[in-house]
Amino acid sequence: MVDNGRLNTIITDLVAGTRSVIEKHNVTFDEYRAAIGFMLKTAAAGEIPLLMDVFLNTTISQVEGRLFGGSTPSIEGPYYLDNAVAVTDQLAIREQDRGQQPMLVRGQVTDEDGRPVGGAVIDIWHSTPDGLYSGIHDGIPIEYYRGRITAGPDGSYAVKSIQPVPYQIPHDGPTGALLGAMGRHSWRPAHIHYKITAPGMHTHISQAYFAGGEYVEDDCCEDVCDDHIVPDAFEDGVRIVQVDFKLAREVVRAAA
Ligand code: MBD
Ligand code: FE
Repeated sequence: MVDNGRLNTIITDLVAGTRSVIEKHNVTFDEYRAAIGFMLKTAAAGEIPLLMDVFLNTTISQVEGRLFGGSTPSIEGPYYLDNAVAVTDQLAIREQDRGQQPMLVRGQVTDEDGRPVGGAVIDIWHSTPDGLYSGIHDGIPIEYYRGRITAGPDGSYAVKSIQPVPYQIPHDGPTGALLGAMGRHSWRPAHIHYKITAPGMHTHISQAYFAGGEYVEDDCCEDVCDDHIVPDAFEDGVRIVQVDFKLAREVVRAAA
């Protein structure tokens, strides 16, 4: 259902906010035309999702967290795929990445009262050590570093992979050029993406970051929050990433 009242309210406020920035900084017609040129280039390069992720998605996640409850959500990023392969205990690792730090990603999925959500589906994906995502970049087959795990009856899940490294978002296009012109870099801390679905529950999207890692304090997407930083833990030389998720029940709530 289209809610024209809400659309009108939001766009009117968006325009008013933008106008006040223009007034505050005396934005000129040359700058206005440059902005239009930038938007055209960004669209032509297919970078609208990336641009939005860098500047705005984190705020959307924070709003979602307030509206729906459950564990603190985080941004999905541009590289989720809905056709990842089912895995039981191990994401596929490329031959050339065998020497990387082994990692075990594990935890439990519950509802907000701590009752296990058995059978929850946990999509996990992360980049290669050279900063690429399977199914997206360089023809890397979709099964590498990406998989769909089904939680056990007690809501627990566990899957092995290798520890990801800091990741530079695509930086040779308009988004990277804008960050560079602003004096900012285009790096993200090493991260793991999660998307968790279960019947009757609100879909939960999150990321995990490594305590003390490079760019944890300086993510170009400004997404890191304390709830998503996992401590430095090892078992028998394996990096442990232990994350429990609380899913909110799927209910339709009025937008606040
Ligand atoms: C990524 O891998 C990512 O996680 C985000 C948020 C933006 C660009 C690339
Ligand atoms: Fe990512």
